[in-house]
Amino acid sequence: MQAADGDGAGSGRGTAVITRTKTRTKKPSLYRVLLLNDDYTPMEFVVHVLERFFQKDREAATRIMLHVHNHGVGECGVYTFEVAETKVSQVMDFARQHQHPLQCVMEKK
Ligand code: TYC
Repeated sequence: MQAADGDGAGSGRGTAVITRTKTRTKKPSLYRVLLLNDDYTPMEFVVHVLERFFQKDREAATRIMLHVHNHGVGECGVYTFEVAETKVSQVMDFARQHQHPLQCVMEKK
């Protein structure tokens, strides 16, 4: 094939170009999903959010909820961008439906 032999069309020398075949991969950026404390959202609601949207068992959910309650902010999980965005939306929608002021945000790691 003269177009692919890499030494000019029709030279007839039959040399070849070896092109890069190794795929270059990039690791996706990761984002922390955080819950923020407030004075009104019931503790039990926050525990339920952590169980429902972040797959925490009751013990882990309670530990994270108390950390947020005591320190103002706490990590629920670390995800790729679109997953983190979805978690934030789900939590904010759920809190809103129940008329709680709970805030959920994401930050790049
Ligand atoms: N501070 C709330 C209360 O005393 C409980 C709470 C915990 C609210 C964590 C929000 O992200 C939160 N009822």
